[in-house]
Amino acid sequence: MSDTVSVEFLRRRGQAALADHLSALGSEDRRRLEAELATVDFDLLERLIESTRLPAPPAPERISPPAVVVKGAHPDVDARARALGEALIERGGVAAVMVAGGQGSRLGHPGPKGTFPGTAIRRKPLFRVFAEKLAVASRRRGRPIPRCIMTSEENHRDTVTFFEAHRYFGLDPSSVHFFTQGMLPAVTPDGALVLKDRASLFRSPDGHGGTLRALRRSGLLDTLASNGVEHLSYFQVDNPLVDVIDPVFLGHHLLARSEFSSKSVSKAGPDEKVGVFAVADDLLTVIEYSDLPARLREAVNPDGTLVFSAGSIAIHAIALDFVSRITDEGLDLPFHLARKKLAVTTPDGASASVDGIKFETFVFDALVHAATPLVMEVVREHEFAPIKNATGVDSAESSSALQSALFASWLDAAGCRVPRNASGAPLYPIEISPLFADSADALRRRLSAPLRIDGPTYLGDAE
Ligand code: UD2
Repeated sequence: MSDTVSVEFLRRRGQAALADHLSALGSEDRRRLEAELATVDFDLLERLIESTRLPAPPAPERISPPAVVVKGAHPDVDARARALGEALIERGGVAAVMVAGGQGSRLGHPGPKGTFPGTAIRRKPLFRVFAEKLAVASRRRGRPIPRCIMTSEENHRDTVTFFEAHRYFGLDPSSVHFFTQGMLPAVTPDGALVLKDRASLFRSPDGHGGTLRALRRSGLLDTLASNGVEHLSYFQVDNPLVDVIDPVFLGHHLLARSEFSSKSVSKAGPDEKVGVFAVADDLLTVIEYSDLPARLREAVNPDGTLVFSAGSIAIHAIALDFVSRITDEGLDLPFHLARKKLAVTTPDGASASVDGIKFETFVFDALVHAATPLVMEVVREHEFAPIKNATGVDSAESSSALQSALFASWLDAAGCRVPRNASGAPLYPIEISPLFADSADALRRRLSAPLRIDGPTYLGDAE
């Protein structure tokens, strides 16, 4: 951070065009831009610019698929894990952390992604889905489970307003904590800062890797620790099937004494857009799909299965002590670069589209710093139905179909006959509110007699 960002200072830092612009601004605009520039960490900016000029990091010398614990493979171990996880949750040792600071531009939805209608029938906003799940988890343990929601400068106000307008979806407001991630300036390929408007810089959220630093900076880390929280249950805003507080996963995380554990699913195919877990030069890591060379992406075992098949679904259990430790140590996550067209304002006030570079950090890059990290494979159909795109793969439509299919399987298990088409998909959309039942077992207990399913079916508490 710098408190004197003068025209001279900008010139010295290689930002001559911005210096000229600043000196030509009227006093009000100049004050605004100077105030923003004073919040920019110019040493960090230099490192960002430097990172755009570095060659790609060398490929690891040794890379192999990781060992994976498979949920359900050993019921006795799962039962021990569940007991440990339950005890942790019951003593107030877990907080849910949802990352919702992204821009959701692929979805084309105006407003925070969590306000997107994500369920098959009632079209409940995603924020509500997670709130209902957490309300049930809290009710079951007789105590509110703290809920932390990471926003960005771009959507913080709208997110909080949405929660207020919906009375926190029934959650105890004192258990809901919003915290805001950092922003990083974008640059041109020459390393010049760019403008969003005449008097402000073009900046974008610093990626979900910003979660760790933002937890620390906001003071939330200390608040959670002083309230007895020991571990975070981390998930993304885009997956309505996420189990927000999974005692079995948390228990395996404890059994392994892991500081950072992650869920995986078996990749649907080589081109599925999920990062993969790998052990690279002896360290467990996630290689993002866009960084995975085709030779590794497509490598197959003798039986035809993918070698790197453990896909990340971005659900993690993270020890609070770990977050404290690595943020104390200065936390140096690598920058990932997104080269794209940026809608900027030129110094003379015109709108323009220019080649630019945005920077992000990824939370899973912290894995390499964690002691005894763990990967647990789960059943994709039970826990993963992301909404990322407006149409096609990972859209609201595909997610609704996956949600209906899961709820249909719960109805089957409860003895109901669910009509299906030739490919086995339920004929009608089905939605079960977590408040009604949040598992196949809960549904079986809830239904006194099999239901007749002859049209779109919603099961929920009176609303
Ligand atoms: C992410 C993972 C991918 C896979 C997939 C599973 C990355 C880079 N890739 O892909 O490997 O696990 O999810 O669904 O994570 N977010 C913030 N602040 C930011 C940027 C993102 O809060 O600055 C949140 C965003 O709101 C969303 C989540 O992080 O909840 C995912 O971000 P994304 O859409 O950039 O990642 P995606 O879907 O390409």
